[in-house]
Amino acid sequence: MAKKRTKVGFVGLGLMGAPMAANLLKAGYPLQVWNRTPDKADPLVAEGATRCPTAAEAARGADFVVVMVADDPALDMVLFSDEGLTRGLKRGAILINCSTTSPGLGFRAATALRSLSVRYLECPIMRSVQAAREGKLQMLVGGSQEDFLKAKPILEVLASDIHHVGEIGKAATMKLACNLLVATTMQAFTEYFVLARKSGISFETMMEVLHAGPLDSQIMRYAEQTVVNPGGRPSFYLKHMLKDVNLAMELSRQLDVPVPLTATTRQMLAAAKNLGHGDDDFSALVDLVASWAGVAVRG
Ligand code: NA7
Repeated sequence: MAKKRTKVGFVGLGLMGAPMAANLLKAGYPLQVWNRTPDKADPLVAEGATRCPTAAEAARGADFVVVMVADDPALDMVLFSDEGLTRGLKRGAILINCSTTSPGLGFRAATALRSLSVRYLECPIMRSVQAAREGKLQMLVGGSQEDFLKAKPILEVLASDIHHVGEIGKAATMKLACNLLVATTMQAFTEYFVLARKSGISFETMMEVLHAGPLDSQIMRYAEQTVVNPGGRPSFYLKHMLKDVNLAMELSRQLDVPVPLTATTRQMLAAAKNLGHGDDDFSALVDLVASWAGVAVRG
């Protein structure tokens, strides 16, 4: 692929960030990368990315900077610390935040960046690691139409389904609402699974019924796969799902929206994290409910 002239910075090379950055490199964008744990940049550097000593350096001279970090404190750190992005971003650059973070921090970031003549787009993503590798993420965009159109060629390298949801704050909110649905669906699946299991129904029969009926869905198949293939690499850390549900709870508190299902699921995720499942896939909820019910998930 011929090298493009548009320079891109990338900060946050975790489960999702690393394959996203790799796709930008493959698409021919000169890429400057920074990650808190430097070794995670090694495979990208081997493919031609430039390793930067600080986030500020990763932003230096870049037309676009993509950020894919864990949570609000991480975004705050990579933007505003002494060696953060705001120290390196050039006027006219667009910062693309793909992390799932609070709408409130998005507003604060956009305001601070505006004073540096830098534009801000929030672009939280749906789907998981495999889709990130294939450049087939689903992306929700919050920001101005003008900035969205400018960034579109970059976004299209990362995602196959892109929805411009509205102004800043709307995409972050939409993402939290979606993850609330994903988390509560997973909790419902665990209860279905454990109830049927304890009453002696085989896993195969449970799945046959699920697939043939109106309850079949990608999220059910995701949960099924984690039961069928235990011990695989996590696609979405439970600690991050807990973070998202906490953010959704905070939003519902601000808006006085009752979310009893979400509240219950939050308790389950918090318990699972405290029992050591934070770095497991969030489908570890199945193991937790199974242990409470006194049944083995498999076998
Ligand atoms: P990972 O694999 O946990 O990656 C998180 C990334 O964020 C990783 O690069 C971390 O660096 C980085 N991070 C975390 N805390 C900090 C701080 N304090 N400062 C700088 N960098 C930090 O998450 P995923 O890739 O699965 O998900 C990313 C986002 O998408 C998240 O919002 C999900 O909810 C959805 P590290 O490598 O640990 O040094």
